[in-house]
This record gives sequence, C-alpha cells and structure tokens, in this order.
Amino acid sequence: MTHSTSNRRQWLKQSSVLGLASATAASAIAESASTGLPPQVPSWTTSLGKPFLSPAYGVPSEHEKHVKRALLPNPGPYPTASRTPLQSLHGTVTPNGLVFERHHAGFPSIASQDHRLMLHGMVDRPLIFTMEDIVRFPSESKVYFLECSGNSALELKKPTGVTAQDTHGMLSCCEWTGVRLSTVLQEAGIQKQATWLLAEGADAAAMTRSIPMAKALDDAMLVYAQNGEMLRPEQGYPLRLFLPGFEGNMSVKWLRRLKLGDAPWQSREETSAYTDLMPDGSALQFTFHMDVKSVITSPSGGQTIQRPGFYEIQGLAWSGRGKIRRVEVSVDGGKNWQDTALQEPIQSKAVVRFRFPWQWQGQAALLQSRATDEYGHVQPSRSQIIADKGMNFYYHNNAIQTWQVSAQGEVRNVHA
Ligand SMILES: Nc1nc2c(c(=O)[nH]1)N[C@H]1C(S)=C(S)[C@@H](COP(=O)(O)O)O[C@H]1N2
Ligand SMILES: [Mo]
Repeated sequence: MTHSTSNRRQWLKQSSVLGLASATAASAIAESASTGLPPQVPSWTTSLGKPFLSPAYGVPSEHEKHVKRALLPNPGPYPTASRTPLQSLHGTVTPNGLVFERHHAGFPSIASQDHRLMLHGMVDRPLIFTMEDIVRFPSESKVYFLECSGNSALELKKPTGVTAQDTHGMLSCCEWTGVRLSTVLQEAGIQKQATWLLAEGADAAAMTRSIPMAKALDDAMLVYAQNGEMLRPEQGYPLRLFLPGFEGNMSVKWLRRLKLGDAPWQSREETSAYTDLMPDGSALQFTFHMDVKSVITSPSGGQTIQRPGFYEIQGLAWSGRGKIRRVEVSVDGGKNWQDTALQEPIQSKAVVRFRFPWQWQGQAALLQSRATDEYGHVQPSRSQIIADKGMNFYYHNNAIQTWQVSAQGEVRNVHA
C-alpha cells in the first residue's frame, strides 16, 4: 500500500499549497454525520443506478445544465449568433452540443441522400457529387479552431459582454473529418486560368464567398464529420467547406456549389459585410486570416474568487496563421508580463490552453493574456489596434482582453 500512502502524502502537500489544510478531517466528518455525504455511505451507493440507454444518445450530467450556448445579454430582437461557454470548458476541444452557431437565415434540415455538390466553371469536366461520392474520396481528420470574424467586435468601443462566453464565445475548436478540397478539384481538372473559387451554401442565405485558389489547393477541406460524428445540422450537415485559420464566414455550410473563375465575385459577404472601414475612408477587403488572439477563461468575467490562496490562471490562445509559440500573462494591467505553460500538443491553427500559477491575496488585479504566434505576430492591446485601424471597423478585433479582479474577488470586463 506504499502507493496509496505516497498519493495521500502528495494530496496533503497539494492541499497545503491550496491553503486548504485548515479544513480538518474532524470538521468534514462532523458535517458528514448530519448531511449523509461521504465519508458516510451516500444514497447513490446503496440503491441501483439508472439502466443502460437512458438516454440511448448520451447527454451531459444533469448537474451541468448551466453549461450551454447563449446569446449575448440583451441581444435585441434579432440575435445573430449563439456563443460557446468558453469559461466552462476544459482542454481544447469544443463538444458538439456547445459549438457556437452563426447563420444568416436559420439552419436547414437536409437529408444526406438529397444533398448535391456541383463543381463547375473553369474545370475540364463539370461534375455533380452525391454525399456517397464525397465520402469515397481519401479522407483526413484535423483539429482546427473556427472563429467568426465578428467575435469580440462589440468589445472595441466599450466593454459589453459580462462573461468570456459573451466576449469571445464565437470560437470553437473541433476535430474535423473530410476530404481535401484539392483532391475533389483535381477530379474535375483545374484549368490554368482559374485563380479564384466561389463557394455557395444551400441555406436560404445562399452564403457566397470567393476564395483564392492558393488556399483551395493548400489545407482547405470538404468536411462531413466533427468530433467523431457526422456534422451537426447547425454546423452544415451534410457537407461544409472548411478553411483552416480563415474567418469563419468563409467556411460555407450546407455547401452546394463550387465554381472556378479568374476573379473574385464581389458577393455581398465580401463587400457590404466582412470588410473593415479605415480612418482614411478606405476599407480592408479579403482579410482572410484570423490573427493571433487569446483570452483568460479562469478567472474570467462574471465569476467570483471565493477566498485568497492559489489559483491557476487558464485560458485559450489561437492564430489563423499557424502555431502558438508563446502566451504571457499580466496581473497588473500590462505593466509586467510572465510566460505561461502551454498545453501540448500545440497544433497549427488550433486552440492551445495556457496555464499560469497565481497567488491571490485579496488584492485588486487586472488580468490580461498576450499571445505570440510562430511567425512572431504579437496580439495587440486595444489602444494599439485603435492607433492602427481607428474605431470605425467592426470585424477582426483581436485585442488583449482585460478582466478586473476587485478586492472582494469579483471579476469584471473592463478596458485597461
Ligand atoms: N451557408 C452558410 N454558411 C455559413 C454561414 C451561413 O449563414 N450560411 N455563416 C458563416 C459564419 S458568419 C460563420 S462565423 C460560420 C459559423 O460556423 P458554425 O455555425 O459552425 O459555428 O459559418 C459560416 N458559414
Ligand atoms: Mo461569422
């Protein structure tokens, strides 16, 4: 039993690190006698549990019902997205039922056997694929983040969201399975004048975006599965385009048509929307990459730190250009920075979790995180972004987020 003894010693050591040593075994036993909680034998140990298949498709514990997608507080009469509860997640993968949703005209219910993908334009052989045809191609599975370019947009002018879900929840990270787009394009024969690709969705919004051929032939995928099961209808069942690291809008869901051409189509979603107005009156178009960004999820807005002691500051970092190289944390609003530990594996264009040990002694603090990617791009502060791009733009806000911790331990969204 040396094994359990050493475990126990380790636990005692750990508990003193956490400042819990004062909670004595005696008081726990006294509490147990009146509540029937462990170490008393609790009711769930003395009666039969639920049977198999209740339900046949599993759902989270009934005690985790607060962990759910949500609209922003006061989203107005026309909510445009539901958000992922980042502050309640662990690791890096977003469970399918919590992946944020963004659709411009609701989401359709399309039977797999009724779906078709048309491929035409500057190709040698125009083709129409069934889902059976698509799934027969050699496939691959990759972990990638997806971020709406409108994520955190409302935070530029004033702190708007309460929680990390509100401020950064149009972000997900899944294992996507599908076929390389290049494989399917080669089947049709790409003509050499073709430099752009049009992707169109089968939803009522007929979401339409132009994509450079270089991206189409690089890591773009035609995705049919997500975290080990077929796509959820909200995520584009039965088929979506997936462009790793690019603004979420371009990963067209319910993908019905691809057309090759020699110029962008200037669709609504790349002219009136998804462009950024600059101070000189010009607009940035075809931004494509989601730049390096991070957010602390624990402790984060809306939470309260209950008592002084040890806390592990945790958060998420990602870059649409490649791998995260470094994440620093500041507890004094950006005056001093310290390196955090990055959770392996660090995958390209995927979310990385960072961890930082912190002693909170009841002092007011301003928590920030700052990510750097493998190409040396550093996440900017809000004032740097405003100096650079002004305040008339809406999309692509990757500014450093500040959480203010009060002496009472309340955590609030503020501008530092
Ligand atoms: N066909 C279609 N594709 C679409 C959209 C849409 O409305 N229709 N919304 C886009 C936007 S703006 C984003 S951010 C992502 C969101 O993907 P998700 O709902 O799977 O999180 O899908 C994109 N693809
Ligand atoms: Mo989006």
